[in-house]
Amino acid sequence: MQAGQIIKAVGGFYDVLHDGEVTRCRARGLFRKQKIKPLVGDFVTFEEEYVQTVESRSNEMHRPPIANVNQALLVMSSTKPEFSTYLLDRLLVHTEAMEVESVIIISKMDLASEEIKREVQSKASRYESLGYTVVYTPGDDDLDVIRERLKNRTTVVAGQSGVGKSTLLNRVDDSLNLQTGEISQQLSRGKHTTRHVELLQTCGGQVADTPGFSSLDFTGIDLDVLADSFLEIYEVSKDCKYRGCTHRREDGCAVKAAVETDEIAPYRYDNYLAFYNEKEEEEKRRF
Ligand SMILES: Nc1nc2c(ncn2[C@@H]2O[C@H](COP(=O)(O)OP(=O)(O)O)[C@@H](O)[C@H]2O)c(=O)[nH]1
Ligand SMILES: [Mg+2]
Ligand SMILES: [Zn+2]
Repeated sequence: MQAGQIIKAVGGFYDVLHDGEVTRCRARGLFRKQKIKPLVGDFVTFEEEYVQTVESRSNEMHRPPIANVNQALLVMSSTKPEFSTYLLDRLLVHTEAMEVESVIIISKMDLASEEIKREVQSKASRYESLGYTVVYTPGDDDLDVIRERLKNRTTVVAGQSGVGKSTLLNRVDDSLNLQTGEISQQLSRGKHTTRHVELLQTCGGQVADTPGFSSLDFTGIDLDVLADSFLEIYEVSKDCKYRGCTHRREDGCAVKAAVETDEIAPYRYDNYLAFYNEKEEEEKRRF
């Protein structure tokens, strides 16, 4: 029996990385009966090209399907498409809920006007004060910072299609040779609806590029977890009058007060409310 990690899953085959080499395996028949589906990122044992056991996961993502991730690079463009705290917060809810450390990458700084740069930097600085690392790219030491962050971690790269995820990874390590550009992506979207995920070995760690996301809902994220994943709302909510305050209409809500004084950025609060309503609607439809 040998041990390794699944780095790629295609058509019922699993590529298991072990001792610096890759063995292509199948899953044993028993898994289907037990409803175990091995995922990219899984630590497994295998024998005679069959995966035998899957170790329990520290976390598990569905889009993309990947396990045991401990970092996310959230790529947002400053322009083309326009910088959106709504999309950024949506991603952060998911990474916080999964306890995955996030780095915010703001791309296409070379295309941004001075005015857009100022606006984006002023928003980004508020995320920095929440403890997130923000990297502007292209920038002076952007690649060094990212290379350092990739070391010893399993990282997923997320963000809208076309923001420059693959371009950035190619700049970090040109041997990755990832496909970039809108046209090729549109073609591949037409051909395959399944996304195949792969953990690429680079900079002393591993990274999964993703094709972007068309939608990301809050299934599996409870309403109270939603509030807690806004780090400053979580902190301030300790002073709300009522335990279980949802920070919408309650009296003595410390969160609403902090929005009034701009201690909490109004757009963060608005995004929280929007996600709360969305989640509530989703639950109503379900029951
Ligand atoms: N000017 C500029 N163009 C970029 C930057 N990053 C990506 N692009 C371009 O944006 C397009 C989409 O990039 P790609 O990496 O495929 O985006 P992905 O869908 O997020 O992987 C390509 O044509 C890139 O050349 C950037 O920082 N500056
Ligand atoms: Mg790409
Ligand atoms: Zn409150």
